[in-house]
Amino acid sequence: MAYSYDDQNIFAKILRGEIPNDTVLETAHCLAFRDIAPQAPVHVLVIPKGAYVSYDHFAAEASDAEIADFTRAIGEVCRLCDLHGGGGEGGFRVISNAGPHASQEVPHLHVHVLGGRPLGGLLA
Ligand code: D5M
Repeated sequence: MAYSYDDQNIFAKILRGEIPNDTVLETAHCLAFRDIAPQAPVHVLVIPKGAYVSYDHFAAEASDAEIADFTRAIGEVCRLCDLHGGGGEGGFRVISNAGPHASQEVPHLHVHVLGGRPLGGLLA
């Protein structure tokens, strides 16, 4: 499949500094910031700085360094936000929506990191 990337999407504008964001973490290849419409007490979006529309696009075309950095950044956000809770009683969910069937709103790869409350069953 050929992937096309719209550089006018809102996360591209955030990466260019044209729109403000509430940054949680910045790494060499990623930015993590709080979702503007949080669905849980902790709701952070982790995005690669590269122009990838979805996870499959990223996996097909990103460098090993970008993939490693993205994976580590997601884990680091969970750690920074203490999502296991002090005694390990918490937990978290990591989701990435792609395409119309998943109701992807912003066509730049992003992972939602959700936690801070019981999240129910996956499709609840
Ligand atoms: O989710 C896209 C998510 O992006 C959705 O939860 C709202 C969030 N969003 C949209 N605009 C912003 C800005 N400007 N800052 C922070 N978060 C934002 P999807 O998986 O594409 O359905």
